[in-house]
Order: sequence, then C-alpha cells, then structure tokens
Amino acid sequence: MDSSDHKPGRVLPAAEASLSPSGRSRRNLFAAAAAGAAAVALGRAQAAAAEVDPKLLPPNVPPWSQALGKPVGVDPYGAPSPFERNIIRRISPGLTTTTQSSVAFTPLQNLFGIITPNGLHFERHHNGRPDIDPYAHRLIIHGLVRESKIYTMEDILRFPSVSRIHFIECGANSAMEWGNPAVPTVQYTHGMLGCAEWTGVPLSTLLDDVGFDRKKAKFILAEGADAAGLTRTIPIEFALDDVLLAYGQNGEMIRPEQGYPLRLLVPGVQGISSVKWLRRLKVGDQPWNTREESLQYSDLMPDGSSRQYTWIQEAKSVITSPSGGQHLLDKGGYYQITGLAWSGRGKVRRVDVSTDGGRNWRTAVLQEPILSKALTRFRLDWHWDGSPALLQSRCIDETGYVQPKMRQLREVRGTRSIYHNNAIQTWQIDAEGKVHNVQV
Ligand SMILES: Nc1nc2c(c(=O)[nH]1)N[C@H]1C(S)=C(S)[C@@H](COP(=O)(O)O)O[C@H]1N2
Ligand SMILES: [Mo]
Repeated sequence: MDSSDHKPGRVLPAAEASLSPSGRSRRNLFAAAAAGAAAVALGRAQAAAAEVDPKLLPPNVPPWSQALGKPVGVDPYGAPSPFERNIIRRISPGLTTTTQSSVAFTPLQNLFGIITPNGLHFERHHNGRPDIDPYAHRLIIHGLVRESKIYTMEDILRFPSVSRIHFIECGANSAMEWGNPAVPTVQYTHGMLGCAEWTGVPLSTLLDDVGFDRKKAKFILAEGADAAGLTRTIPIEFALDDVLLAYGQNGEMIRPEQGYPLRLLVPGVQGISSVKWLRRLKVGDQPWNTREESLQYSDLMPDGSSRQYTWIQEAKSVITSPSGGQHLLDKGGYYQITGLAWSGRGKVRRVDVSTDGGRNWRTAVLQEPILSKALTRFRLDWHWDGSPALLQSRCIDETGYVQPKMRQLREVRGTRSIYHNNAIQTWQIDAEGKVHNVQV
C-alpha cells in the first residue's frame, strides 16, 4: 500500500431511505456531518450521524464499562447490535404493484467479504412467502423414472450431504438500468444478489434413487409449494452436475424467505431456476415452456423477437464502495475501492478497476477464496485527489469472457430488455465528493 503519506479518507454513507429506521432523516445526516461530527470509513449511517457526548470518551469511563453486563442466554437467538439497525433489506418504492410479488434488495454497500448474512439475503417472491411445517412438507419425484417416490424432510436429511458456496442472482438484477441510470445506490442497482454456503443433497443422488431414465431424460421440471406454484425447466446436464436440494444456509436451516424447508439451488443460473419451497420434480424429455420461461424471464431483443432459456448469469462485477449516494469527505485521502465479482460459468480470473471511466485500468487484488459460481471480493488502494472521477470495475472469468460496457451490451440487446444486464457499472465522483450512478 502506498498510502503512508495519505490519511484514510472519511466517507459519509448513503442515506438509503429518506427516513431511516432510527428516525433520522437524510437532511439530519448531512447536517450532522457538516457540523463536524465523526464520520467513519465503514459506511455506517448511525456512526456518521452520532454527536458523541464527551463524557463517553477517554479519559472518562463510559457507563458500559462501569456496570455488570447482560447474562449469557438473554438472547437465545442472537441479533445484530441495535446500532446496526440501518443495515436492512429494502424494497424499491413503486417498483411493483404488490409487496407479495416483489423483491427486497440486499444492502451490498454494508457487507464485508463474500457471504450474505441470512437475514439480509435478498428475497424475491411471486406470490408471497409461505410458512411451511417441515413435518408436513413432501417432495415428489416422478415422470421418466423407474419408481415415483414421495420424500419427507427426514428422508432427505438422511442422504449423504455436501456444502458449497454459491451466489444467487435474480435474472432481473440491474433490470432498471437498461435505458438510463434509474436508481441511486448499489443496494438497488445490484442488490438482487446473495451468496451463502448451501448444504443439501446433490440432485443426482435423488435422481438415482428413483431410477431416472438415462436414455430419455433430457429435462427436469421443478415446482414450488407456494401459491404461485412456480415452475421452471432445468436441463438434465445441470441436474446431474452441481444442482443441490438445499436445506442448509450458512450453517442453519434455510430461512423461510429462501425456501424453508427445501429449495433447489442451480449454481450459476438465474435465480428463478432455484425453485424455493420445492415440492415436485418431474423427469421429462422436453422443456415445459411454463409461464416463467415464456411470458416472463425471456429476453426481448431489438428486432422484437424473444430469446428463451438464457440460463447462465454471465460474468459481472460492481464496486460497493465508494458507491452511489456516498459522500467522500477528504480530498487527498486514501480510499480503498472494494466490490464483488462473479460468473455463472466458473471462477473469476481477474478484476480490473478504472477511476477515469475506462481509459486506464489497474488490476485489483482478489481476496481468497476464489470459488466457482460464488462471489469474489476485490480491492484496490486509491487516493482521491479531489477531482471528479469515474469508477468502474470489469470482471474477466476463467473462460476469458470479459464483462461488457453498457454500450456494447445495448448494441446487441437494445434498451427494452429486462433480464441479464451484466454491464459495467459506473459511479461518478463529483468535485464535492458525492457519488452518483451514471452511464458513460
Ligand atoms: N417457489 C418459488 N421459487 C422461487 C421464487 C418464487 O417466487 N417461488 N422466486 C424465484 C426468483 S425470481 C428468484 S430471483 C429466487 C430468489 O431467491 P431468494 O428469494 O432466496 O433470494 O428465487 C426463485 N425461486
Ligand atoms: Mo428472479
């Protein structure tokens, strides 16, 4: 790091919502910062807004150092510190007409490393979230099989299990950005994205258990137990490769929002294929052409035709800090540029970062572990000289595929598409240090 002569710069975090849960308005946040209150590099809104009582600071002894603390076991299931109450999933006002068929976005700007905490994993439902009694839940496997079977959760938990770290990205992540920059922060531009350690049984194990027809089987239909009865076609190559029947999420039973007690996990493929609350798998020889793979989740091309079954989430990356809505307070300060990169085709090979809108690129440092079809954390040291800058990141995956510029993607896909926008994101830092979502 070459920052010995530069002080770490302070960042005022984005006011993610006009009114934060703690009741502070955006205006108050800025007012507090302007008044010279401590602003921290961590990007925590409440820290930036705090006006600290000098009685709490050294050499005084604060109250929490003078009294007996809470006993163990008062929080049998722990929760984040109340001071972190601004770090939450958020819905985009006006995006959907109901909150049952909608999405709540992951606060990527506030997360470290590559694992999404379970309470912050984005949630996307087509008909609301069912709360399912695991003892009453059943999975049927039928179709081109020797013997149809109905499994209980106890049955599934007895099969040999595996754990693997994979991302889930909704095919509609960044969908609002096709025409122009539409939303202010990375939570909304890229927050239909999560990454967890999933535990479960390889789908191939259960397909063997029912004796699927190896000659005729070409596709699997997966169906959810929500009232959407959501169904998706999965090619047999995927099914026999790395698809999981997952019941574990970061060490505990999968959360209701993520499909409790059982979901399909189709690594590298758009989120919709990872059917939650999984109740039925049918083995067949043709794709089913369901609602969610014809009317929805197909790609409208500039000539008016529709591209169907575009499964894979191609290589993509985004800088999570500095990012939209933040405010760099120190000209000449050191800022670590950091973000996430991923590819549905395997591992991330390299991430390049530009601070001048893509004219010059530097190679970012990739944090281990670098896993296939998982998020990869990248970092780069940077000094903000105080002049306007255009921050971009570009992911290159192990196949050699290079994440496209917005312009390149539009040349092929037009501007009226919804799904599979993996274009390079640009954050503009203006002369005052404010960070904006722009397209160049
Ligand atoms: N049964 C069912 N499965 C579902 C959905 C749904 O509405 N019902 N939504 C899908 C979509 S569109 C996405 S992007 C992912 C989101 O997974 P998550 O909510 O765990 O983040 O779940 C998929 N699986
Ligand atoms: Mo999705």
